[in-house]
Amino acid sequence: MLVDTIVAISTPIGEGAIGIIRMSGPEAFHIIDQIFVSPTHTPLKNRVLTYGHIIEDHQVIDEVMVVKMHAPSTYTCEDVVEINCHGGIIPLREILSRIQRKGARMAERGEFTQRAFLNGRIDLTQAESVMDLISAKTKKGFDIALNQLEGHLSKRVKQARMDMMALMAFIEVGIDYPEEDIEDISYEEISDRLSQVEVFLSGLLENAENGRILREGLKTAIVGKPNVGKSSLMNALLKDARAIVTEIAGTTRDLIEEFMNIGGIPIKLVDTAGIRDTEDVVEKIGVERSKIAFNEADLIIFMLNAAEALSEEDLLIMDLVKDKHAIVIVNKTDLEQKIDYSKIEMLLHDKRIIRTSIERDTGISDVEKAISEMVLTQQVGVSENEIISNSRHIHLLEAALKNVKDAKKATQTRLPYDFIEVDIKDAILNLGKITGESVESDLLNSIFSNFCLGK
Ligand SMILES: Nc1nc2c(ncn2[C@@H]2O[C@H](COP(=O)(O)OP(=O)(O)OP(=O)(O)O)[C@@H](O)[C@H]2O)c(=O)[nH]1
Ligand SMILES: [Mg+2]
Repeated sequence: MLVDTIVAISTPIGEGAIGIIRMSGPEAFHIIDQIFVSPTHTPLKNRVLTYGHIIEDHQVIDEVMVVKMHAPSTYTCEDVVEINCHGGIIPLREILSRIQRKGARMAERGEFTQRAFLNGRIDLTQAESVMDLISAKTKKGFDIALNQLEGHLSKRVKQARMDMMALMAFIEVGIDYPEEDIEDISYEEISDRLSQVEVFLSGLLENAENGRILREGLKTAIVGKPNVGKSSLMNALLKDARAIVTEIAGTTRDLIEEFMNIGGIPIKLVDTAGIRDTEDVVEKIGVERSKIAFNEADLIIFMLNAAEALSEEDLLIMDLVKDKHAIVIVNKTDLEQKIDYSKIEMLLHDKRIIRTSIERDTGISDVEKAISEMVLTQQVGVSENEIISNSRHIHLLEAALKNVKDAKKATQTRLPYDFIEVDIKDAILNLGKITGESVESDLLNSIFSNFCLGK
């Protein structure tokens, strides 16, 4: 395959002290030699940063530091050149177009990482973790991505795949040489081996939900009837007057979403319109959206007003909250108390109840603590290097697990070996898709197109 030379600006666009242009491919060294001159005319050495100028028609375009790195010990496994120039958009564009005129092509999104994958330096889970590292929202999410970049997940998935391949080989012997005197693998033995893989895969998946939360944020919806102080809580948690607060019931009409970080856990906080029966067209749509947010949330913060007796509306929402992960907040404790606490405790007996006065700034830190505890207590015994956060991986692991279960079912009903083999083959295929050992080029393109330019 003929490989071309690609180039891109690898630093974010904007004004910075330096900007970096990266070039990779067989022509990279040839191109830089044509456009770069050091004052002492020393040639570029492998992995040595060299000062000089990018020139065109004997004119200096920019003052730069250049490094060249010989294949294969580079990010892409190809010859790579990096140019550190001034950070403004003008020098970067000028140098970029100069390089393009010398024959390099603009890189596609993620193409440097794609080459690292195609050249066998990293597998697919590692390539994907590069993107996760760049976009990690918290330290924990970053740690998981880093772990994945080091290949921990791949190792485990590869192990499961090898086990399945070994099993397949055993079964094939039985199918291909039935007359030979090789001892057949028994249904029991097949079933045993499948069980081992089943346990292994379920174990990996068990932590997947935590991984998703650490990566995408715990979806937390603040719900309650109008005017209890939902938007006030949103603002207090964000420490910012993000949502409009008024004494008029029905102030919030649309969902308001913001990211925040509580104890290293990314939280996607959603303020909703107060849930009630209403004739107002706009508010009605808002209430519908609140219900959708309610259903999609990982965690519900259910708010009540301490200064009012429990109403029909409160009881209706309470009924929905019962079966969800939820924290109950009784707000406005600074006012005269009319709410019946024992009734709340009875109806929501397994829920944490926190009393707050957002007006007086009391109880807010208890809310934060309760949120992080909800996440962390679900994580007991989870070792972080096994957390799977990528939804593509989760999906494929689930598919492989189903294949293994189907194969097991087939052994239990004593179906012919061919039938069992079909499921095992599918499991091998699905596991291979995680690491990129069996993968279609469409999928590759779609994965790498999510990258930023220059990576
Ligand atoms: N006394 C007292 N008033 C509060 C407290 N928290 C909020 N309020 C007031 O209650 C009113 C309603 O607050 P919001 O935060 O807009 O209530 P909401 O639940 O978002 O209301 P909707 O958006 O209409 O559903 C405002 O006037 C707030 O200032 C509190 O702890 N004590
Ligand atoms: Mg509101």
